Amino acid sequence: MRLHNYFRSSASFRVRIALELKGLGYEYIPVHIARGDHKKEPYAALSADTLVPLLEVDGEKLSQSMAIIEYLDEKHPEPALLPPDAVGRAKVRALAQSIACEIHPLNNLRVLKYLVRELKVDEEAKNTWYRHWCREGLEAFERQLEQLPASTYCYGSTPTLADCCLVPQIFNARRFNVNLEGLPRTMAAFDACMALPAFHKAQPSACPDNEA
Ligand SMILES: N[C@@H](CCC(=O)N[C@@H](CS)C(=O)NCC(=O)O)C(=O)O
Repeated sequence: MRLHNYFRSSASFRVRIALELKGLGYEYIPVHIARGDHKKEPYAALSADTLVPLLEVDGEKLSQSMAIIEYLDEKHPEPALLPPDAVGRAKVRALAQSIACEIHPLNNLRVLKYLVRELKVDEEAKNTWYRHWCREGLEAFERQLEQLPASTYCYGSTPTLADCCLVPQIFNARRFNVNLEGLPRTMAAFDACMALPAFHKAQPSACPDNEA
């Protein structure tokens, strides 16, 4: 398996966590998205949406982190990243999508670049935008967790797809100085994840292309 990704990309980080949790080896192919390498050859010829991550596996090219993680979970069921019951799976997917579909699209690189380059927003306003959507999204995430039974991770006693999404979002939130106070269930799940080696091995500072 070859994972085209970038150390700081949270969508890439999600997939790295899933690979580590499942103990699957992979070739790390860096794509420097901050420099725009995802828009140029050779990556642009490989990736239809010119986004990272992209997983090459069994002659296929898989895009979209959530689709990749669900593929890995189906092909390598242990340890499971989705609960065995339909309601549980719906709840975990809802948590994961709260981050991947509600927070992340408003705050990813191309949106922030558009704010600055096309709309002429200054650095401080860009950061205010980031912090606003991230905080609002994490508060909604916390309210979802509050409706669930007490648990070590986002859902239950083992990490799931929801944790694969949460941890990279918290890393990014910290990079942009988002206020993370008053999110007890969210931050407890984050801390529980970060006590596991798989999350450590997947984190940006452990990546070969890390720039510190
Ligand atoms: N929904 C996609 C998001 C992919 C995405 O936006 N990736 C970012 C990095 S986290 C990217 O490639 N950004 C390049 C850009 O915005 O130009 C997924 O989950 O894989």
